[in-house]
Amino acid sequence: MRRILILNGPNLNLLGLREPEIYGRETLADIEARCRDRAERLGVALDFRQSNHEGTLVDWLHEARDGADAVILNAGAYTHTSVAILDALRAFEGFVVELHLSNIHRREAFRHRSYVALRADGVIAGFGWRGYLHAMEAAAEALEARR
Ligand code: CA2
Repeated sequence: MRRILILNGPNLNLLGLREPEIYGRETLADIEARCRDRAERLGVALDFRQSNHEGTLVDWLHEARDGADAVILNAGAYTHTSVAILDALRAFEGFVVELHLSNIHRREAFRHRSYVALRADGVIAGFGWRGYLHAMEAAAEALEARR
C-alpha cells in the first residue's frame, strides 16, 4: 500500500479557533478526519501530523525517507523562511506537494516566496480544507503513474 505523510507546521493546531475568514471554520482534527476518509477511498495509508517546531518537522521529513512515498506539506510560516525544511525535503526522494489553505499569492508580499516550492512537485493553495483532499488525489495519482 502506498504511504502518504501529511505534515502541518506552526499554528495550524489553531485552525477553526481564530481567523476563520482566512483559514475557515474546520479544525485540524476535522481536516484529519476528512483525509482519513479519503485515504480509505484511495486505498493509501495515511500518517497525519502537526508540529510548531521546525526541527521536529525536519526530523519527520528524515523519517519519511524510509516511511513515505509522498509528502504533503503545509509548512505554515516556515514555508517562507526555512532553508532547513527545504534541505530536508531535498533528501526525500518521493513525491512532494506543497499545500496552503489560503492563496499565499493574494496575500502579503512576504508570503509570495516559498522555499518549499523549490522542491515541490506541485503546489495547491487557496482551496481551504478541500485542498488537503485535492493534494491527496494528486499524490495518489502521481504514485500510481510512477508504478
Ligand atoms: O494558508 C496556509 O495554509 C498557510 O500555510 C498558513 C500559515 C501562513 O503563515 C502561511 O503563509 C499560509 C499560518 C497558519 C496559521 O494558522 C492559524 C489558524 C488559526 C488562527 C491563527 C493561525
